[in-house]
Amino acid sequence: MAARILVIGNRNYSSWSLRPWLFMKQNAIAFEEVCIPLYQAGSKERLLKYSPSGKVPVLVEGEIRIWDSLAILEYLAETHPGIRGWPADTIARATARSACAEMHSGFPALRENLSMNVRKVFAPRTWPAEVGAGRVALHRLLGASRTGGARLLRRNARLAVDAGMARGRSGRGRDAAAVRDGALKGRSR
Ligand SMILES: N[C@@H](CCC(=O)N[C@@H](CS)C(=O)NCC(=O)O)C(=O)O
Repeated sequence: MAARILVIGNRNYSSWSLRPWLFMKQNAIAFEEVCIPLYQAGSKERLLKYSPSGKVPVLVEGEIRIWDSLAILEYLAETHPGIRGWPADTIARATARSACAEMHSGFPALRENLSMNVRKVFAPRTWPAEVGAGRVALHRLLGASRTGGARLLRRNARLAVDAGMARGRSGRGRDAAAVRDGALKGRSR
């Protein structure tokens, strides 16, 4: 079988990269990690050697290229029978897909103003109103995936949402600590 390579950006800053990275660690899927520092001279050229979109994460297995974080999670779940991906129940699956899709394409104000930095503990400050609205929406989403939805959403679906929201935690709290410990273990960059 071809080597499985996950190409990512910096784990401290690239929340999209962390999604499949956490999923694969959590599910003990072996992979080789290639880290490409982003937004530097030559970064794009290096990315394009692996990723048709020129973005990370991208999963490489021989000739296969999967260049979107959610597509990578689905591919891995489908190709590893022991791993639970989307919930089997139709309503639970629709709920999980809604949460992941919202995380995938939503929260523009949070992305703009609260880009991920797992290592940094931010001082309190006043944010633009749209950031507050984004945080409310994010808490609603997390509440749905953790409490009422906990019966519906399986652990991996929640993990995908959690990995996607690592940015929103401003380096505080139990989840942020777990992400920080997992993502930065043994790393200084
Ligand atoms: N929807 C994509 C988003 C990927 C993405 O935006 N990746 C950013 C890093 S977090 C990137 O590669 N940026 C580098 C660039 O645009 O040059 C996914 O989920 O994989």
